[in-house]
Parts: sequence; C-alpha cells; structure tokens
Amino acid sequence: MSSIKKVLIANRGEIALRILRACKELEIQTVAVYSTADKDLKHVKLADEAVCIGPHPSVKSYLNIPAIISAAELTHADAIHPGYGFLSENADFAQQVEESGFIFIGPRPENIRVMGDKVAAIEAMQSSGVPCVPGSDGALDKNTKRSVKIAKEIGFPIIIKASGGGGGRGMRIVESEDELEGSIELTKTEALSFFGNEEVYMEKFLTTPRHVEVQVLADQHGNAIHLGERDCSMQRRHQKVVEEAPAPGISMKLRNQIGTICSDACKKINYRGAGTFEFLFDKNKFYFIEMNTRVQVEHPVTEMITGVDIVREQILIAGGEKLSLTQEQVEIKGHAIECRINAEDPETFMPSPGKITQYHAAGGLGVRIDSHVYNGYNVPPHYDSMIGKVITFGENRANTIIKMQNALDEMVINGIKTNIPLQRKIMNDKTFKKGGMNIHYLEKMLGEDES
Ligand code: MV4
Repeated sequence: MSSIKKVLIANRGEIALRILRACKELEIQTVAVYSTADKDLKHVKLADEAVCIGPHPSVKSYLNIPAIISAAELTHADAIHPGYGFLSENADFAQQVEESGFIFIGPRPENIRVMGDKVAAIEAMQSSGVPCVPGSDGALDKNTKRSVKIAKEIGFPIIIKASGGGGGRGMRIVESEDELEGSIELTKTEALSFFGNEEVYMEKFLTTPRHVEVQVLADQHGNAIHLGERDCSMQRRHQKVVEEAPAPGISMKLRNQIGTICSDACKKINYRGAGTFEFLFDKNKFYFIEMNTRVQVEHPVTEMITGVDIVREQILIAGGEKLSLTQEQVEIKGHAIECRINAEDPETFMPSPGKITQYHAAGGLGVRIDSHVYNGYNVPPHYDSMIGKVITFGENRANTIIKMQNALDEMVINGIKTNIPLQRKIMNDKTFKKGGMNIHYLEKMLGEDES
C-alpha cells in the first residue's frame, strides 16, 4: 500500500488522462487542475475533484506554481504529478512542491537542476561512464584560440550549443575555422537572451545520426533498471512525429550494454523516478546528448514491448516503494510504433483547433489510443496541437506497421484537420518500411530540407 492516497495532476490533455488512469488502477484519489479554457477536458470530468487554477495563458495556470500548490493544499493531495512539458522539468517547482510538504512524482530537484544545465549534465554523465559526443568537455571560455584548437582537434563541422538550451533550441553548426568566433559570440548572445545563461559548449556535429533514447526507472532504495530503447528519428523541426521500440537494427547485446550504462549512471547520481537518456546513434555507436527527467510523450511504445506501466512505477517509486521488477525480469517482446495525432493541417502544419464533430477511435488487438478527445470536444487554440497518440503493438515491425495502417484507416476525426493523412503517408513510405532512418529523413521526404 502506497503512502500516496491522493494525487494532483498538474497537466492537461492526454497525459493528464494517462496519469488519472494509473491513479485509478492504484485506487488513488485524483485532483484535476485546469484553466478556464479546459473545463471540458475528459480527465477533469473523471477526476474525483477538480480545481480551476486560472485563465488560459499557461503562465497564469499550468505554469503558475503558487496556484498549483494552493490547489494541492485546498484538496489535501499527498503528491503532485507534473506530466510532461509545463513544470515537469522545473527544478524550482519540484523543490517548492517538496518544501510545501507534498511528494513530487519525479526526480529529486537537484537531479532536475543538473540535467537542465547541459554542460553539467554531460559532465555528470561522462564521469558516470556514459559515452558522450567528442567536444569541449565543459563550457567554452573567452579564449578563441583555445576554442579553435578544440574545433580543429575534433574536426569540422562542429556544433555550438547553449548550456541552458536543449530540445533543439540555441544551437549553431559551424563548418569552418573562419566562422567559429562569430558563431560562438552569436550563440552566446542568443543564449543569454533566451535562457538567461550565456554558457555555450562545443561538440562534433554528427551529420546523419539517428535519435535513440533509453528509458530508465530508479527507486529510492538504490535500484535502477532500463527498459530498452526507442527510436525517435522521425521528426520535423524538433517535433517528434513517429516513435518506435525497439530501435531497428540494435542487437540484444548492444541494448543491454547501453542500457546497463544508463541504469548504472542512475545509481551513481542517486537518480529517482523515470528518466530518458537521449543519444545520437551513428555507425552503431551511442553518443549521449541530453537527459530528460520526465515521463515522455512516447513512453507507451516502451510499455507495449516490456509490459511495464511506466506511470504506475513513477507513482509507486514516489511513494517509497521498490521497483516492481528487476532487470532480469525485463523482457522485450515484439514491436511497437506510436503515431502522434496533431490538430493541424497535414500539408502546411498550421494548427487546426475547433470542435470535433465526429470521432471514432480505431481498435482491435494490439491497438492502443491514448487520447482525451471525444465527440463534440472543442480543441482549444491555446495549447500544443497534439490531441492524442495511436500506438500499435505486434510481433514484429512489419506486422506492427500494417496494424498502424489499419488503425489510421479506421480513425475518424471530423470538424478539425489532423495529420492523419501525413501519418498514413509515412506508414506507406518504402524507406520507413525498411527502418533505421536518420533524423533528417522526414524533412527530406517532405521536401523541406534546406541543405
Ligand atoms: C546534435 C546533432 C548533431 N551533432 N549534436 C537537436 C535537438 C537537441 N536535443 C540536440 N540536437 C542535435 N544535436 C551533435 N553533436 C543533431 C541534432 C539534431 C537533432 C537531434 C535529435 C533529433 C532531431 C534533431 C534534428 C536536428 C538536429
């Protein structure tokens, strides 16, 4: 029996519903918090209690720390689950939640803080034995000669990244020595204005890597496990479109090797909760770039191939329980693919909010729909356009793609535009069917690559 009896869900949309479902299975009471634009959210209707925390701009509601903590006090919640996005990787929030006497369903504030600072994160990972991209081993200083020397040693092209950035923000590729000083200065200036931190670092620029990430879980008793990897290379403008697990072409040996490195690193840094090690994967080698300290949008593909309920584990870990399984009990079986469904024009990618006039979800063996939308639901224009995810699970990749084609064919979402036509195109693409595409493939397929 967990010490957590009531969870406040500090998020919206599909992930709020996902968390609510996990709580209900654990017989934990739920509190939904919502903005004035979100009173009709499915999880708000299903939660035991619901508190309006402010108007629709996120800063006034889902990012409003005092409003969320007040709602937890008002409803006598024990714990707060931040979901993804919003305050999920805000170390100050996690700290204030704990200082207010609540359990933060996530990592320790110190771990979140370190991972938010990319230079500190890489340093922590490198000293924990995680393979990183050849680079400056720390922040660049004012000494341009030294920066030039590092760049020449690792070889152009290189990439300058802001320590406060991440997820594709605050980076600049440098092709040659003569551009280097100017690029460093420009990236620093931008970093200062975007993130309030002008620290930048250098890495070798990998031109055609894949994005492969490892899911980990760590409890508060010194146990840590990995749940294998996901391939998230199908992305457009740093937005993932399709994710899958396992990553095509990765051997069991390599999976266990990198997975063990990640779970060992969790133990070394005293990590707690769910986490994701993001790697660039090139020529069969892993290079760490960032760690995400939250549950991720694409967590279902890992759940499908392992049978482990990641959100349930997050809650149990936060409540002080031991991991429900050992590494030896983790078995990877079959293949899973997730297609993100966005309320957007499938050709222009412009958001398409509005009322869903007709909704029919796909179904069948190995078909999972994680979505909060329903017939008559009005998709508000104020938030991310992702309205759900279609996940299919099959015995192998080919069969899972066919299941996805059928599931997408079955889906009916009328009244708004969605990217389902794009997802159908991807599932029918010859190169996608082969698997193992690099991070630039989707933009190339769409004819959007600028190079
Ligand atoms: C890189 C890279 C190539 N070489 N670092 C973009 C998002 C951020 N998490 C890191 N990113 C990249 N870092 C080195 N040394 C290429 C990218 C990158 C990328 C990475 C993952 C997924 C999609 C991407 C799209 C463009 C660039």
